[in-house]
Amino acid sequence: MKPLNIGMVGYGFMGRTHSNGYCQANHFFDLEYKPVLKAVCARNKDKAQAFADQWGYESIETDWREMLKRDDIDAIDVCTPNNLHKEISIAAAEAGKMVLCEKPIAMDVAEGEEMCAAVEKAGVANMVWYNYRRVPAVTLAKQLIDEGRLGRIFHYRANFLQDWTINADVPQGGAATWRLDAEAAGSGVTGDLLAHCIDTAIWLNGGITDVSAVAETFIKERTHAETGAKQAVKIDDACTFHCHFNNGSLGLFESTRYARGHKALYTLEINGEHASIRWDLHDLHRLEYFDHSDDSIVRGWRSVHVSDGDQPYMGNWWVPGLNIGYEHTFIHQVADFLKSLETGEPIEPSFRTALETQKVCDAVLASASDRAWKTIE
Ligand code: SOE
Repeated sequence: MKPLNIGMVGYGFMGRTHSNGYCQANHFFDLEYKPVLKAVCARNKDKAQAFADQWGYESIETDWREMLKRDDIDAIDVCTPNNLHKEISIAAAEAGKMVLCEKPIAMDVAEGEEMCAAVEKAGVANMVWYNYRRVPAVTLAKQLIDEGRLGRIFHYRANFLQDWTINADVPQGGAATWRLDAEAAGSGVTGDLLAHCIDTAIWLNGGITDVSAVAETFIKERTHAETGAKQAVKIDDACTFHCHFNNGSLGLFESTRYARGHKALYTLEINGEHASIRWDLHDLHRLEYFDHSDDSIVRGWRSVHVSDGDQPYMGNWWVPGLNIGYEHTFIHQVADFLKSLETGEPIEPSFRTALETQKVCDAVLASASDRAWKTIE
């Protein structure tokens, strides 16, 4: 087996999901390459060491620039807050490293363009961690659409609902709550949650041409987690938009962190001429499918439990009927990345593909702020 030496920058929630992916992929997929957890980098030495010990990283760094100088590292995994994606990814590409970057690709399109240029100039493998594409039921949806089973698509609807920021005492900034700090995150739910919905939508239904959005910041002031200072909240707490797709269908998207009772409810529904599809992250193994060509006396919504060996990814797991979960989406993404190194077939979503999602995010935020339709270039 060929080693793929990983250097990870950042060690939060995403650091854990990715590390688990690296540890598990070769247990379940036949692959030529095998990730080796060479180094994890974080500013706090003790925390970096604790993370390294827990996950089996061989060494730690406290300055990511030092990690880029190391010859024993092939790929840099960027798991930092969004405001560091650009600098680290570009420097990594210039150092000849492969780059795997958390979503959204960047703070905005301008940064994303620079990142694409850097990885393309260096000719290094690159991808962005839009993991929900690799939920087997979502991959099956893609297969059904590509087979033409839905026919012409009329509607695409998606929601991503959470409730963890309703309390005004939740701080912003710092390691745990940087997602609420515009300086670190760039935007609120648009970059964090809608970006997932947009990535999946573009993958399943093609490009988005124009958007009209509304956004709201419900809590206007929060305390900074590290300095204790009161600060204005500059992120979007909730954002809703509608849009046109290139294929003529209409899209409707909503995301919020103020939907009491919803923790991470990502749902999507697609209505076509012949069939419809519905999926819900809280029941991620099921693909709801309605096929109008079914015999009318038994026609209705089928609830397909995606666990059969013939269905996407499932042949690599247990036996039909047994579930897998959220963490497996990252294992699948690692496995697909390793496979792409073997075959030479580029991994998706690449930086360039993720830039399309960033364009929609930027247009959504601009539309909400100007109260006007925005066209995506
Ligand atoms: C935010 O709570 C978050 O963790 C996102 O940052 C992830 O991308 C999403 O998958 C789940 O929710």
